[in-house]
Amino acid sequence: MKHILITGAGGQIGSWLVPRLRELYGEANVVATDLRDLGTEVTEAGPFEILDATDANALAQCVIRHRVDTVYHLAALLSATGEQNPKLAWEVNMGSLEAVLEVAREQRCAVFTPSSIGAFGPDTPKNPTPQDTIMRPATMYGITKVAGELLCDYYHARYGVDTRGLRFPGLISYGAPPGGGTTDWAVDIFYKAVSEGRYTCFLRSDSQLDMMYMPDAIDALVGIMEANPDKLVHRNAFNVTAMQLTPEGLADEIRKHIPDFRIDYDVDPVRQAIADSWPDRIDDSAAREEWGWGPNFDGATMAADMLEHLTNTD
Ligand code: VAH
Repeated sequence: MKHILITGAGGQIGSWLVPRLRELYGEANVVATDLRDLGTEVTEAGPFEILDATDANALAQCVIRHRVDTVYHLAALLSATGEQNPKLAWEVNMGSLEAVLEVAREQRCAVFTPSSIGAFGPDTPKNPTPQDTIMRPATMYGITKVAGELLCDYYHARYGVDTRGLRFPGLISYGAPPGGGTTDWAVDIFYKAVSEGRYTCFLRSDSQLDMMYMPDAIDALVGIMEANPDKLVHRNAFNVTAMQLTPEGLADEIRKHIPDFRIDYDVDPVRQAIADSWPDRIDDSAAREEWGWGPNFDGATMAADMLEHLTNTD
């Protein structure tokens, strides 16, 4: 049975991934870690430790103590936050990944590291964006994602560390909110539609980006780490997507459930420039062919499920 450690367990992905992995592999076999205490729901449901993922010694002790053989490394600063403090973004994103890979090399752990469509830049073909293509991102976040992909592939080729990754699109979920991303509008719009019936979007109405509903992202996170390594031509990292959304298009979808919902726009030039440098639609055929990736939710079913959960909170 796997023994798993998750860094950044309190984030948007981690808050979904911890309970799913505990269901799959046993609560005692999944150690949730984060810089801050996550409260009883996580800490009482299984092992939890306060951990700075850039501290290789503390990470190594945690891995040894819990006999960890697989690390899901989620701790990172996202794109918009990264542009506010590029130096910190580099230090956190690369410092933590370096620590995780060195501990994984010494302790023989497999490692999952998320990449992103943010790893692509303005010179990358936008529609479709191939699996293997130009990657010259215009953000520090994107630079850490490309450098991270290269470092993960290096640790696999040089030291045999089982490293795997996914280039996630914008992720949409309820529960723990996203923190400082350019795609956060696709989550915020649902909360504001339910609470206020209207939303002011920080991107232009026609800004198309790849998106995915969190249940599909969690399936992908489990699927890639369960995949037969002999079938993997790529490792770090696979393009994966589920839908392409624009703010106006998602507003139309929400109006099917909340007819009076209104959207208006107050464009943030920083996040608009980031979004404009990213793909319109990525090609995820390599993930589909090499390990059977495929989403279950599209824009319509995702919107219906999000609104059902946000309006049925007791
Ligand atoms: C961000 N949510 O906006 C992240 C993600 C594709 C976007 O990488 O930075």
